[in-house]
Amino acid sequence: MDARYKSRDIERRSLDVDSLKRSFLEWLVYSVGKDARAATRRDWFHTCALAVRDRVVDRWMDTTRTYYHEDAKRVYYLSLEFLIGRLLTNSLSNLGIIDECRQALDRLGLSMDDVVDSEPDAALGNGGLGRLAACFLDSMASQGLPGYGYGIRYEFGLFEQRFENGWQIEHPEQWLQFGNPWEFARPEVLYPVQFYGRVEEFRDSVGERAYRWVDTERVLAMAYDTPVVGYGGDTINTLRLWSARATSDFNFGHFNEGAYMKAVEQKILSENLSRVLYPNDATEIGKELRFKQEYFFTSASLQDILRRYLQHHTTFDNLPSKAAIQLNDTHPAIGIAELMRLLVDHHGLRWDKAWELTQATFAYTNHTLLPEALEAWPVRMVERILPRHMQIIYEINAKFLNRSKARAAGDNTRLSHLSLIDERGDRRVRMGNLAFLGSHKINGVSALHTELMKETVFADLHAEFPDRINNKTNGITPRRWLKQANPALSELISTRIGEGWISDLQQISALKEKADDVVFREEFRRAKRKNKKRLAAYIARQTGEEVQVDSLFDVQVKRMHEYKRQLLNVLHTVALYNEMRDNPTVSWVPVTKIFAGKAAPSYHMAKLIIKLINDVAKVVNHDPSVHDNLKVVYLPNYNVTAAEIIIPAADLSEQISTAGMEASGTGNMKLALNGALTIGTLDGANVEIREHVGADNIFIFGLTAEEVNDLRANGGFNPREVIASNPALKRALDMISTGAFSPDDRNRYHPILQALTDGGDHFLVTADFADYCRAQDAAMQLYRDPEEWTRRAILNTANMGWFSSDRTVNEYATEIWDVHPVKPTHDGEGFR
Ligand code: GPQ
Repeated sequence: MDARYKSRDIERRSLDVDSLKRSFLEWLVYSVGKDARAATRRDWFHTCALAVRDRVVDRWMDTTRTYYHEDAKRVYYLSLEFLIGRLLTNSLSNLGIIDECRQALDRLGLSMDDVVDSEPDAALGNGGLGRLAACFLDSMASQGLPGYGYGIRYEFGLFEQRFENGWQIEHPEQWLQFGNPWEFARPEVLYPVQFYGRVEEFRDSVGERAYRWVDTERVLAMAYDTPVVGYGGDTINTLRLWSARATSDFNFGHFNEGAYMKAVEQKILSENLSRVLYPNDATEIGKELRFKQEYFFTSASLQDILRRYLQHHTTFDNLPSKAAIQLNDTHPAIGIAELMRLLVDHHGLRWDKAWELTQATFAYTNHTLLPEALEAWPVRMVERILPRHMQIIYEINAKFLNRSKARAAGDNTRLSHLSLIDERGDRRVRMGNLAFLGSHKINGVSALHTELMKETVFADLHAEFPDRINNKTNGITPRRWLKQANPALSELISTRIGEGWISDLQQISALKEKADDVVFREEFRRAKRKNKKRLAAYIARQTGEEVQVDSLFDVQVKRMHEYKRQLLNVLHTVALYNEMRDNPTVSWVPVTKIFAGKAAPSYHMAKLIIKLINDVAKVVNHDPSVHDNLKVVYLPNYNVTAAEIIIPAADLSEQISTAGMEASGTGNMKLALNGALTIGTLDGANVEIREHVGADNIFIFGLTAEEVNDLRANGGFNPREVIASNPALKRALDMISTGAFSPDDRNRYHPILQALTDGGDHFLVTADFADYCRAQDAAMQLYRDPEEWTRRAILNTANMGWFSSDRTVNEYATEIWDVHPVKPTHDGEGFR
């Protein structure tokens, strides 16, 4: 088709209230197909989203066209997870038309809050890793960086969590049930992805040995694009998610009945690739389908990246100066072998040249040191599913080990650590080593984590390549996590220091001097109180529990994991409960313990701890002897939307992981930015948060990573002795183990007691208990002094500017990707 038109021939949508209102009515009638009398809230959400999307599309095309015309270097963020959440407020806010939209809806007699609440929460991720990817998309677009996200369009996102009798029950989350107004299906952007088959060797035209992957099963990857609106609406980037489609072989052909049914079955099976997100967070389950998902989206993304590159280039020499590919953990690490295959087998490059280009293009981010989370796929499985890739991996390994042999000088232990193949037991491919070897930069996500990477998992590779490992401390986007989630505080901030902080969070440091201003403190408290009221209403709706708005809101929200030590928090809760009952005449600081977070469906210990918290809540919340001074709530179905309500209302932020185990944490940053004081260990980014907010404005407790390491190296410690010597701890554990909170099943919590005693207390809950209680007491005492508490809360907000994901992304852009901002031209030039 040779359509001749200029983009200025199209009337661009205006951003004023009248135009929005007109669009709403048009979309409702002509697209949703309803009149205003019949329209449901959901219809109005779709109407509103489609009208907002109209205001994004032309700028989106301008952005894409500018990148194309300038042949700009792009960065491709490959991630198995994007934890986006809702997009309506985000798009409106970044376009700067929230008020206009509210008024337009108002004129139609509609409440914006109701419309916003009708949007499903897009949960294509588990936790921190997926949310970080979403924050990075916002930061790249907001700074005009040519950044693309590539991932999977899961039909089912992270499960919905409900409680039955206090137990977690998983339900399917059907975010696409009523359609997704933000995405554009691209049925013509379709790539074949192959599996199984075998490898044939042959001689190429110049007589060199070459390989062909044949007799494969094919699945098609179809693109769905979602515009990513940058702050100010100037740059609109693209998130491209792949959906699996059966090849047409399944749809046509002449079948007898049996073959026909089988063909349809096959179609369903191949489309299972993009059916569901694996609900494991920082633990590997080693399922074949998971490995196929990883290859599926990585292969499609690389094919798309090379196609885009080849629009402007005839050789691959400039690939690294036009494309940077960031691997979000090892999930897309098979991409190293895939790019080699595409370059060598499809495009006829020599091995050494292809390897040089691959290394220069890829970079890899590591997000955990937990051994159970380091991906290692059985060689036999890789061989069967991706036989050509297995050959390539062997080849990479052989060349590398050969090179290292000279240096290792017969040190076979060292060589076995460097190898891509773990030879212990069934042979496995170490995906971390593959990602390391195939990348020019490898980064950790906090200063401590990066140092530990060098000392532990990657010690030997680091010695070989001392310049490769670098640190990029995580960050969070201030647009979603302060401006949108906390309008009360952000309006207060903007009236005092202007709006510059929204795109340059360092400017928030101007609030420091306001910490001593009694009027500002009063206003800061008022904003916090408003958020606490909002949360109290949410708690009442979700759990039926009434909580005191003026109590200390002590918040631990994150995935359920033993290393994150929700158990330590419950034990303190029980100890506090006992103290309150023992001393009824003391005037206690009222405390509301707020928990939220999902457990992986197969993680029994984590699910048992959820049940324990719910059991403790049932007893404590109904015991008149504590006079409502203590409440415990577990909010169901924690997700981005819930986080946006909970985080702005927190007084105290629980970041209490066993030191050395939390790579960074990002919830810690969101809470501190919203004026919560942190109680935490010196783990992950807590270390840097302390440096920024000041040691006086944070409650640090517990063993350091080094002390944890020493303790474990010296044969551990004796938890029974620790328990015996701490009466409060002993009493709490005795109550739990004798059924004080589970009269219906007195043995219910034996596995927990077991883990803390005979099990050796791997996460050092008992070891850190006493110091944790000391820090908790300090927090409660401080809370009695609202002026001093508020002063420190303000200093937290004011000192968190460095933790903007804009800063993080800028560091990646300059130190790893070498990409630069590109200003889109909105001049209405012709486009085709
Ligand atoms: N993280 Cl490996 C996840 O959320 N999922 C994962 O599979 C892995 C790591 C987290 C990590 O636990 C946090 O400490 C980080 O802050 C976060 O990634 C982002 O880097």
